[in-house]
Amino acid sequence: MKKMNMSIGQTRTAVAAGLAVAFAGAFGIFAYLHGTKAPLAGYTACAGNGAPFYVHLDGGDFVMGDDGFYPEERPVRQARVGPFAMRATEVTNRQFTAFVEATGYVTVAEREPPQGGAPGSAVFIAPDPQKPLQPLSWWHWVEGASWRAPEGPGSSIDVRMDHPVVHIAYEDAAAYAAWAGDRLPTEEEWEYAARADGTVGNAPYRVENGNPVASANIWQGLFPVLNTTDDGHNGTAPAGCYDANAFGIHDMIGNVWEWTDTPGNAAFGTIKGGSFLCAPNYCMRFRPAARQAQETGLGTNHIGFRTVRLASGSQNHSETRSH
Ligand SMILES: [Ca+2]
Ligand SMILES: [Ca+2]
Repeated sequence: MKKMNMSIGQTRTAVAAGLAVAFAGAFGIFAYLHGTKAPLAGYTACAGNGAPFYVHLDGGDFVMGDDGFYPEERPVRQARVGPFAMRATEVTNRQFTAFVEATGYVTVAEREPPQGGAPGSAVFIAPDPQKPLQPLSWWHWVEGASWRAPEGPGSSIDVRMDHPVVHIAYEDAAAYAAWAGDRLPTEEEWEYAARADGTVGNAPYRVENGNPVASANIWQGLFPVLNTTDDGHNGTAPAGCYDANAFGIHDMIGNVWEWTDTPGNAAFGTIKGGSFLCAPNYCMRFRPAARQAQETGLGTNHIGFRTVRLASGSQNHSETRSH
């Protein structure tokens, strides 16, 4: 294991991360801290342990963006999407295994990097709280880390087959989507689905009888050194364990970041939804409007995806519900 060399893109990310800290400080820990002294009620039955399941969405006009958080989310604007069907859960290790077994596909993290050397990917490792904290020092380049071994050699997905697949680069997600007869969502489609007719707010929990109930897998406590795991999961959770939103879709917020088909600048794409590493004190991106630029060739152990298809498309390995 060695510390990841920072590319220009990663340097940009570091700057963005610094801004995130500044903004988090500016806005405080906001209403999220309400009720966190008591454990959040946990997840229940998981919906991601079967065949891909699609939810039909009518589309239409909606309000996109947010003026109250990070600059890249601005401005608030009107947007419109047509009808489409979206997977109710993130793509799981079991589903991605079927794709690899059928095609022999090799992910970007399993190939020799462009700069040479052994294949690998970036893995989050909590830093030593006794040492001074350097920005992004919690990301490490781990040789051998890939979707098959999310934490590197010695780790495996054997007991995580229903968790979302991770270490997915953009082209990996696009290749799976094409194989499945699907495509990746545009950022507009993704945000439309995440907002669910405005029923999803900016907090990763809902309040029930005065008590918070976790509606997403994020980080509770002080990132990056203390995760109290009040929502039931320290890392990824099995797909579909938290309540679906009003459209019947799970984990749009949290668990793993999800690729969209919307390009960013240069070699960057756009990911949405935040992950199990997003905390109120850092990266408050567990919100529908939040977005992050991501190097298309770098997965990391908190980036996955889900797919969409035409609303009238093939039903060959799915069933759909209509919303
Ligand atoms: Ca969690
Ligand atoms: Ca997600």
